[in-house]
Amino acid sequence: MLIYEIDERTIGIAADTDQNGTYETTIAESIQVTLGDVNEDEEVTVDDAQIALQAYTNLLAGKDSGLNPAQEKAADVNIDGAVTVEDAQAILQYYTNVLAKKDPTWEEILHPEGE
Ligand SMILES: [Ca+2]
Ligand SMILES: [Ca+2]
Ligand SMILES: [Ca+2]
Repeated sequence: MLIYEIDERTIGIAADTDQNGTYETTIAESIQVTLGDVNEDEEVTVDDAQIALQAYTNLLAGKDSGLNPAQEKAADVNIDGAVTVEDAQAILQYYTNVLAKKDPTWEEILHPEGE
């Protein structure tokens, strides 16, 4: 099965249902999320970072993340398909920048200049 991103809100899923090596099923599904807003209160705050970190801790412990699919998508701010401590740190960084009135973008947070 192949999962790919069509745009930031649309995910395509291609499945080789008859296992002959070519994909015949493509499902495009759109999940509306605000990146970083894990608890869906329309703000990116330290709470969201904590929830993402808790989800990661749950996964590490072999438990369910505790997030619904939309929340998982919102928590995966670097869009690598997994909610990890890096996402939690990026959310915290974003919040810190908002507090400093820097009007951050995820691009700046995830790919700072010089790195
Ligand atoms: Ca096939
Ligand atoms: Ca939030
Ligand atoms: Ca991630």
